[in-house]
Amino acid sequence: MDLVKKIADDTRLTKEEANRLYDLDLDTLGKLADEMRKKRFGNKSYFNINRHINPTNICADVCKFCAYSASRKNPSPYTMSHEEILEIAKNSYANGAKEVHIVSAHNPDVGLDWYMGAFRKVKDALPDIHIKALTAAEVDFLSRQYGHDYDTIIDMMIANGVDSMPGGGAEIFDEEIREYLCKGKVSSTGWLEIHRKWHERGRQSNATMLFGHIESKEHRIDHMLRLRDLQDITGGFNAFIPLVYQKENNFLKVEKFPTAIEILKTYAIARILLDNIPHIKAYWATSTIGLALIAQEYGCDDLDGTIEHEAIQSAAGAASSNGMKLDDFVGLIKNAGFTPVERDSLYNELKVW
Ligand code: V47
Repeated sequence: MDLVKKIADDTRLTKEEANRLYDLDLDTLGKLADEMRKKRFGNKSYFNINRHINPTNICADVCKFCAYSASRKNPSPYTMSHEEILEIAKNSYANGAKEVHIVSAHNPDVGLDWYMGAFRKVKDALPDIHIKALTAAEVDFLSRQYGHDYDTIIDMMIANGVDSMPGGGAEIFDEEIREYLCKGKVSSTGWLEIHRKWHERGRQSNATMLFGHIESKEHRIDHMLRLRDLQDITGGFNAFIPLVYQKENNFLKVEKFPTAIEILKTYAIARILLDNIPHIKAYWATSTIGLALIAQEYGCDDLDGTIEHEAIQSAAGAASSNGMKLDDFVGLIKNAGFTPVERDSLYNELKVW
């Protein structure tokens, strides 16, 4: 059957068909993805009022794309105390944040209790705030560093108040590219296994893909299909987030960056291919807010949130270090012709703005 007709008929694509998607022009992909998005969400565009907290940048691993971890390129190591983390969470909560998104580097010096204790401290003081914390890469690091299996670390997360897992650390699943990008970090099968175990406990999570560096289009398709396969089994992924690679202050040499057309095509392909993951997020910190707004017409139904402060992508050049003012954010979504819907971390609708 013709590829376009098959997509329009909501028929699942095979790997071979998926590998032909980038050959379609942007207009065709955009119309197909927009139709799918509209069928599920109409004119709604989701966001949340959230705060990113990155409590330490001291890292045992060396990912070539990372500008955040303390290294030769970023010689300013820091580690927050639990009191500092709580203070940030309290301020954000007072300003309307419903979620703290807590992601750190892999700090070998602070101990497992520092990681888990931070969640407990926030949860005890602010039981209503949703804690989205620990990427699968951090879970794997803690497991290896402290000699516990994944199940034990995951059960500790739950016992200490973590509500959902963010999608970080997925990068690109292809083993050869991964070995070059971030040797020593969680393997692709490890990343998928951790999310599977998390989902098996009735919990939800997100999935990312870091693209626009040395990977090929086939690697992106392979990445999305591995997620689609796991989602068929667990159903636990809420959102897929293609992260556009930021190039400053790191050790990765990249010759050719994706154009806006290719970024939009990637969002549209994600919507088309991931028929079982409800939300496709244009994370404005890496796409720029301008492109994220346009991405709403190319399959994306979620723009993440106000962020308030962000250290990982901004270290590599993104304009996200101070987040976005709520009024500006909502105004931009409205001006683009969409209905801003504030959601909680699990996509329950809280308020139509
Ligand atoms: O895994 C690191 C990425 C991720 C760079 O789950 C970079 O809702 C671009 O996962 N250029 C962490 N990206 C952030 C993350 C995330 C963000 C927003 C929402 C959610 C969610 C998750 O940041 C890492 C890595 O892939 N990253 N360096 C860089 N130079």
